[in-house]
Amino acid sequence: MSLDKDRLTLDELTITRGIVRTFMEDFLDSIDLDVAVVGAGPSGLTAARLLADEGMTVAVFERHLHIGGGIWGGGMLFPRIVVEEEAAALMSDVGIRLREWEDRTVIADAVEAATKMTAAAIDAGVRIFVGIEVEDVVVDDDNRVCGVVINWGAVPAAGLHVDPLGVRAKAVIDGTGHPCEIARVVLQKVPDASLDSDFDYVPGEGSMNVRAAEALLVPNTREVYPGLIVTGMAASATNKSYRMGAIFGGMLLSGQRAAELVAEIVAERG
Ligand code: 48F
Repeated sequence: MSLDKDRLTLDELTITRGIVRTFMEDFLDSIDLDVAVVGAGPSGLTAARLLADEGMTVAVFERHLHIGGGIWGGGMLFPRIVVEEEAAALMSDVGIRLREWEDRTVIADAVEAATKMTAAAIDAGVRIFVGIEVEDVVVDDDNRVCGVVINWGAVPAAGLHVDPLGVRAKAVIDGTGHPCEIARVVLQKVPDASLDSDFDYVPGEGSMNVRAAEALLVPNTREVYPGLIVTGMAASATNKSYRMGAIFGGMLLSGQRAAELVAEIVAERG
């Protein structure tokens, strides 16, 4: 079969213009946000979706080309995740099918969980930017966090020296997982940052204790510095809590708590 060349008006510039122009339009619509979420793991995606549901402008910046963070690998590459019943609605709400399991838990397929959480966030209006990493925060004259500093994820990977760009946001969510990268930056760079009282050590979570780690996740989800909220493993790490492995209920409930806190902050600070 050959293509009908007379009907084919497509040329290379159609593709180039289409990609560059539509990306730039969406990008320019996302430089002055209500909320910037760093990291597209389960906690960040949940927080982003719930905030977009409230009508806020939300963008997620994810360093990698894939979204879902640690969901994909399940436990030791077995692609299943375990979720406590209390958090099951946050999955079934986005169409993830759940199997009942022991000790008031349910099991989900990791691929289904990652894709449906992502799709639901997009459907709620969240803009997800992949291949973009957050390397710093923007601060106002009172040193409150009021945005993020972004660059292509490929830039540091290639060892290039390229200046970043700044994005404004009324609140920033650190959903970067175990390394709690944004909280670390603030601790290291922002004058007088102690990240809310007792936080003067190098962050990083302790060894595994599933029950304690899960129980502490929601209380550890908090505004650690004005304008900066930690969620998921970043909340665990900044509070030097425990690791928990492939159980995800706490991640989802932490994302929900982060969304509640951010909604209060945005309402209060306008
Ligand atoms: O690690 P991750 O899935 O974070 P989470 O939401 O969930 C943790 C669980 O997946 C799992 C667990 C369950 O019990 O322990 O680990 O806390 O996702 C974090 C995402 O953030 C991206 C990273 O690539 C990953 O997709 N990320 C990390 N640092 C940056 C970043 C950064 N500086 N800029 C952009 N993205």
